[in-house]
Order: sequence, then C-alpha cells, then structure tokens
Amino acid sequence: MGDDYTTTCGSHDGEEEQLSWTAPFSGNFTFDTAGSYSNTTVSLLNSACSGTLACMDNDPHEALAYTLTSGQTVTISVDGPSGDRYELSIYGEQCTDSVDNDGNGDTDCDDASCTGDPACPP
Ligand SMILES: [Ca+2]
Ligand SMILES: [Ca+2]
Ligand SMILES: [Ca+2]
Ligand SMILES: [Ca+2]
Repeated sequence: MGDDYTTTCGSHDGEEEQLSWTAPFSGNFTFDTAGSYSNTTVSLLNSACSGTLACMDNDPHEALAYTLTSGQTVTISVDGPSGDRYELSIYGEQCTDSVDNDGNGDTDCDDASCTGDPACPP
C-alpha cells in the first residue's frame, strides 16, 4: 500500500488499495465498501490508471454504480486512512440469464439495475 493516487472527490484520500477488474458481462455494477473499518473513497479508473471514470465518497461507505460492457477492464481504487484494511464487494445483474446474479431477490428485468437495459422494455 501507498498513497500513489489522489482521489478526485471527497475528503478521505489516503493510502489506497487498487485492483484490476474485468466485467464478466455487460451491465450496471456496484462497487460497495460496506463493512470497511474506516471511512473510504471509491474511485474507478481506466485500465491504464490514466483517467478517473467515477468517484464517490459517502459517509462512511460507498456503493458506487457504474455501467460497463462485457470484457471491459477497470482499476478500482479504495482510498482511506493509512494502514486500514478495506472491504470491497462487487455485484451486478446480468439482465437476460434468468439468474438473480446480485442476490437481491430481483431477477433480470425485475431488478432496478436493469432499468434502461436494451433487453428490458420500459
Ligand atoms: Ca490516495
Ligand atoms: Ca466515504
Ligand atoms: Ca440476471
Ligand atoms: Ca438481482
């Protein structure tokens, strides 16, 4: 860990943990730091870490939603006070597989995260 990246939002920049992650399907994904010990900031960067796609700093934890296409790779950065460990959950709903992928009780087009998906007529 180190503080190599400065967040573009919020006030909880600090040492960050970053990981590269590839979307398993096209959809709206949520990057959730619920359960982290300290106040966090979540950022999504492009795969080269040269640009910030999205940033969220709620109090204390974030559920940052972002739409990605299948196979798209992003870098997730979780910033917070030095020395703390962070919890990160990633979930999303694939809108056409008849499975409740994110386990929230709503499947495919019944799930709010599929609102606006081409597979789900309004
Ligand atoms: Ca930082
Ligand atoms: Ca926060
Ligand atoms: Ca599904
Ligand atoms: Ca669901």
